[in-house]
Amino acid sequence: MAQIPTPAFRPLVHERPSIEQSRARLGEFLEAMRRRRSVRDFSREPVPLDIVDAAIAAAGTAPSGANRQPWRFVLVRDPALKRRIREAAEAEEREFYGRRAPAAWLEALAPLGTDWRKPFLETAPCLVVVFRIDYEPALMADGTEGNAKNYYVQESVGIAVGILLTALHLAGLATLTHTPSPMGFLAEVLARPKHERPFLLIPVGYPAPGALVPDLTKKALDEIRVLA
Ligand code: IYR
Repeated sequence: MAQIPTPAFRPLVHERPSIEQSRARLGEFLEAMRRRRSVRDFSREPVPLDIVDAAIAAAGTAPSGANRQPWRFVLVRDPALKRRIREAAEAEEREFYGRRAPAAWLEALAPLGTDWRKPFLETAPCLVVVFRIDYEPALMADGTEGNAKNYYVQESVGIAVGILLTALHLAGLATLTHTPSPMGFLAEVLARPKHERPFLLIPVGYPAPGALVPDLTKKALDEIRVLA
């Protein structure tokens, strides 16, 4: 039987704001978050590495199943790598838009004005490729090599990405949650070990001057919140 470690606890560090402070902070935060948009038109201006690093570190504070932190954030800035990723993504997307996508899906996408072309994969100065880790090679209790399973990986990585997008937005950077499908080529191009599976491809950069975004609205609070 594996040895079960005893938990270690320490006092929670917590500062409680006044109700007025809570309202003021959240009001500001909500206003800022309302300005977050998925952007497809990026400036080529480089982004400071320390800013993206701080956003990734913030993502790494996310809660995760059994605290396994089942994520990897691969930062791509090399133009040759970005080009390979664009070419592979466009090959998949050509298939998607030209053949694979059912009519109803294409109809749902129409308001976004997207197509198979993904120039932002090269214009954005930085791509953050997020990988999910469903299991990790580990030394078993009996000394053999095996796999340690991670838990609630989709939920955990989804939460981490939410924090990443929020942090980058608060830093004045634009992002896109891009999902070329299938995404297997990302693991190959980036030479990731086989237990890391692509989860999302996130171009990061400053928006191009005059960038346009689709004229979309978000549901009102009373449409998404139910008082039970
Ligand atoms: N992956 C494709 C299609 C696409 C799908 C959804 I759902 C979107 O919200 C947007 C795009 C693409 O990236 O174009």
